[in-house]
Amino acid sequence: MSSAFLPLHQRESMDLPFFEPAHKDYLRRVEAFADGRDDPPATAANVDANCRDLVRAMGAAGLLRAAVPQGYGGDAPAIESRRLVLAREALAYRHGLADFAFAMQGLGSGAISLAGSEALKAAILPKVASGECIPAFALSEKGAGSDAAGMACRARLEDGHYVIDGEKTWISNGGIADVYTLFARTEAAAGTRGISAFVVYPEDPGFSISERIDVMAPHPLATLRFDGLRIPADRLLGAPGEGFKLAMRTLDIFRVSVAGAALGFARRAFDEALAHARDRRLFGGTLADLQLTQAKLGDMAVAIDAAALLTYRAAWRRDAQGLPTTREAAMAKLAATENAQSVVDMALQLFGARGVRVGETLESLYREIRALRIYEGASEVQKVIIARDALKAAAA
Ligand code: COS
Repeated sequence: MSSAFLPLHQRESMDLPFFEPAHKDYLRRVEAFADGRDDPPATAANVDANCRDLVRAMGAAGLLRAAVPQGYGGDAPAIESRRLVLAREALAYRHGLADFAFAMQGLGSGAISLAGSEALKAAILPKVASGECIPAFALSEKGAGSDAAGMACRARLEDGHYVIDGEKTWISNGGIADVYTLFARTEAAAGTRGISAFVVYPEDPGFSISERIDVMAPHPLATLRFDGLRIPADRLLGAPGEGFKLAMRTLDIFRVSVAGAALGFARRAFDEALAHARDRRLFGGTLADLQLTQAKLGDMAVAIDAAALLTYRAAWRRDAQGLPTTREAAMAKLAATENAQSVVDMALQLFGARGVRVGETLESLYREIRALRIYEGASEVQKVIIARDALKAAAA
């Protein structure tokens, strides 16, 4: 889906010191890809096929190399946060489902990049980069969302195999994924230290999809069931008991890209609102002549720039300084998703009734943005992470 607005790679935000020339070039390629797509609006009926098609096409265009490290199909020594942020910003601006499909290639395989054996990395990651393999991240359960360590899904070691029983839900790419990174409890009483991570394939005996879940902005989502699912012990990721930390480290990398997506949705809403305010005539002038409109536009511009600076800062700190970014990523995700929700809402209000009409860009942005304040750690979880970090620093 193309856009009539100034491409993001030509905007002054790309001149900020957070970016290098290669980032602008990557962003330009992502925008060219999205402009060349003419996909129908996502529906529950077409979303699986559309997603597979988007992943194959993004892989063929080389865009998914940003989702894995060098040596395994990637184009940078480690996964670069700035590429993830910029890709998601550009894709969300034009194509919500493409943003989702891109994001999942990284999140779904992130734990394998971080802690997989050479054999697992070599078998899976190059295919993730080429778009031949769709991965998924299976952490949440009905009783363990924000409290990720409250999981009940269990894995027990038996004759050189792990035997897994339980359920995972809200799993993006559930049903279309070729590989799942699965987190399960290996020690009942050990809290966060009793969780381990595994690679699971849908062909593994005992794996099933027990429910498909439809959501307001359609994308592949499902509940997974494991009934005595038996996998070789070498499908373990990292050491036994390190799964919770691995999940948190994975989320640290990808949460900042959620902020990038929120920024893309917000920028699109703002551009649509500006164009509409200049065109729409009322009370003998334009909507833009009204100071009430100008107040909204001012609020939107500040909300977007504040989110952008927090997002780019978190990405740059991890890439260029090699520093931990748990707090910065949480701040970026919190601010960018909350700000984007209010920017999209303000833009929709400026459109009036047209804003809620099915098929309008604002109507779609309104549906797309909502889940970002929930997934990969709800806003409330981000606040807890930020506060704990500040308290820890104060105590030291
Ligand atoms: N990187 C590395 N290690 C981390 C970490 C991080 N970002 N965050 C926590 N840890 C470590 C801690 O240092 C602690 O280690 P020790 O056992 O050695 O002390 C351990 O993990 C447990 O951490 P903590 O006590 O903070 O765990 P909690 O159970 O209190 O959980 C929250 C903390 C709420 C932050 C966590 O459960 C969370 O992020 N929940 C949201 C999950 C989520 O995003 N779900 C969406 C799934 S994807 S759609």
